[in-house]
Amino acid sequence: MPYVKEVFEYLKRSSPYQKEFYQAAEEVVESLRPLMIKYPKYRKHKIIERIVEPERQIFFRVNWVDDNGEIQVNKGYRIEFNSALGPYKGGLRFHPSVTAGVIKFLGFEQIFKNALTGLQIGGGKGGSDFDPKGKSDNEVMRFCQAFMSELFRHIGANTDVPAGDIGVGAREIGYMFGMYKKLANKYEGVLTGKSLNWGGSLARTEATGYGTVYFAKYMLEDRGESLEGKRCVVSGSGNVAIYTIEKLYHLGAIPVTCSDSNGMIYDKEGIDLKLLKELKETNRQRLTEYVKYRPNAKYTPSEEYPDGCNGVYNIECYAAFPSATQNELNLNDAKNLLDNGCFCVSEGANMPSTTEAVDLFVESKICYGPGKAANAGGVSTSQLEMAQNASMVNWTFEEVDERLAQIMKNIYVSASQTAAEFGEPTNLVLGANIAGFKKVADAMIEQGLV
Ligand code: NDP
Ligand code: 2IT
Repeated sequence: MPYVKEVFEYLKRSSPYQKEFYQAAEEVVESLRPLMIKYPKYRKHKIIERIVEPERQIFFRVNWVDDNGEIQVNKGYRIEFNSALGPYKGGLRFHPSVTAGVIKFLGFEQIFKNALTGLQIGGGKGGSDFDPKGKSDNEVMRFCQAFMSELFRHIGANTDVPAGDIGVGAREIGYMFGMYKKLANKYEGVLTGKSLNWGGSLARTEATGYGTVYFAKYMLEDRGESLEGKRCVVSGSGNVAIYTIEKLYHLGAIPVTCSDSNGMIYDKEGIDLKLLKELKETNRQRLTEYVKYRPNAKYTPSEEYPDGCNGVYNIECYAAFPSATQNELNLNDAKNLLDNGCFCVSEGANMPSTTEAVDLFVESKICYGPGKAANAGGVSTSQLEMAQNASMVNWTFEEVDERLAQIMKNIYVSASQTAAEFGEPTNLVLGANIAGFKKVADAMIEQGLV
């Protein structure tokens, strides 16, 4: 497909310095080769050229005043990537590493992830280079209000529905919702991940982590395997990591690690979940605190990780759940995992594995669940929150959790059947990319050139 090369050359020229976006886009487009050969209509309708270009990108300035009375300026982004299947849907990330390229890769992944869920949601993503770490509640509130004072005019319950991601949890969603309500003069389901008292859905907090473990369970069941009694490694210690650990315990597995950007915990007997929640969710503390309460656990600062490796993936395990950030797992880490007998990788984070690591996982034919399939439980449950908001009905935890498990099963079946149809039954990268793309592409063709 030499024309794909041309599309990429154009993309790199017209959108320079967006390496994460090229990485995500190249993976998807590479997977599409057999599909493009089988169905020439996608080329005729220039779907690849159209799908890599966001429908709309909103870049804005966010001014706010810190606790010392000093003016601070941050960048704000919302990329409304594709609305073929429904209103733009996807999280907001507040982290100093956020750039246009990072938001664009996340928005691009979101298109296919959302398509795979089978729900009526398009793809979008946003965020800011604002760092909530170390800020007071008042500073976070002022920032969120300033951020929403521009964003509110671009979003709406049937237009674009943001949610959380790194650095954006229930606190930030609350402050942003309050400001949206005031400016738009509308009480509507414009954000998901809301607090349970005023429009949130039960099980949304748990959904991404739980979903990633359900996905691993379904991959393993298909091979006659299970997580019961198995040692697992988890990276990160935020929302996704915590509820991955919780669901692993429900299924009788033993999660032995977690991490943050400064270091990792290895707790041989299993991570103390209650302690982790208290440190992270309640007190917003660092992981260095963990070993004060669990003297048998080991804390390793990231400077002491073996050369070129992430310490988490050096620990012997049966299954790995990368749940921190993009490109946290490189080729060395993938080799370490496989050498140590790891048989399952289910990605809670978005694009946590580098291209080389993904290739090795696929080649080795282990159970490998790429992020856009394995972590789709979060956005799926966000859509369940939207459905509850629209119908003014609240479902029980069990009802939402059952739907979540069923959606994860459907995603697994869709990705694995598509992979089999194209002759590579264990290649869920191929299966997820083709299945997601086909849904969006067909809708784009049917809706005409808009
Ligand atoms: P949180 O902010 O709750 O937690 C993020 C965790 O990852 C923290 O432990 C953080 O450590 C760590 N982390 C972040 N950046 C880095 C970095 N550069 N290097 C090392 N560690 C880092 O975010 P979430 O748990 O919500 O998100 C985690 C991942 O899951 C992200 O990739 C996100 O896109 C993805 N995801 C989230 C969904 C959701 O519903 N929340 C849905 C689907 C995917 P520290 O405290 O030191 O920053
Ligand atoms: O990456 C993701 O899917 C999310 N951060 C969740 C998006 C959402 O709309 O719930």
